[in-house]
Amino acid sequence: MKVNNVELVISAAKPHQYPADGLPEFALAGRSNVGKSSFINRMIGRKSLARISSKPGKTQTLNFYKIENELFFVDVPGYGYAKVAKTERAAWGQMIETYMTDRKPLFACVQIVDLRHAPSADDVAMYEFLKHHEIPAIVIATKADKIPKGKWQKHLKVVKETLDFDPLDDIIVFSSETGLGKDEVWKAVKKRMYEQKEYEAELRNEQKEIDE
Ligand SMILES: Nc1nc2c(ncn2[C@@H]2O[C@H](COP(=O)(O)OP(=O)(O)OP(=O)(O)O)[C@@H](O)[C@H]2O)c(=O)[nH]1
Ligand SMILES: [Mg+2]
Repeated sequence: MKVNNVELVISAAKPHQYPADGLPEFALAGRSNVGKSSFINRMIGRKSLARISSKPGKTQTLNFYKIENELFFVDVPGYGYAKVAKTERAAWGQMIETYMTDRKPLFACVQIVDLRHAPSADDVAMYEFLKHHEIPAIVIATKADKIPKGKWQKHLKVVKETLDFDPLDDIIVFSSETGLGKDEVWKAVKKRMYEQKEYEAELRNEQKEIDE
């Protein structure tokens, strides 16, 4: 998908600031510095709309990027950055947890991991959290440009095994540097939107049958 129209609608620090238009939201999750903002920039074809950290742990708000009036990518603060004060870390954790579990328009969580390394304990906990709350997950194994192509499959296997990956989820080898995997991610996003529409139509039909 070629994105022509994208805007940062809000950098929200509080839930009441989240957009109210109900468009599908795809939230990024991943370790600080793993490449969440770079992922968004590559997906929308902008070099630097989403801020790339000069310092890890810098994204501290939920940043809602509206794309073609169709959906949002939500850039979320990264986890696992040790230098952030404990109290501050707890507050972010709370904000993210509430957002991920209570947010109606959240269609999926895009979890970013580093293809080069086995997922960290935090990565595993994040994925478990998604599975536990039945939040649809799309896993992105990024920075593929940093290892030779011949090793991608071997690394992907380690990522899957460490996460105890659910084969029903999508997992995509990606590079923000080269654009590898971009079309596949758009496909997964569109598929998820289609599934949700089908599901909602089904619910409406069931309700109609009850009403009649
Ligand atoms: N080679 C390579 N570098 C990448 C890739 N993705 C991100 N980077 C680099 O990794 C660093 C961190 O990227 P960000 O996109 O800022 O990471 P983030 O996850 O948004 O970080 P926080 O906002 O701090 O949580 C930057 O120096 C990026 O240029 C990639 O696919 N390949
Ligand atoms: Mg970022």
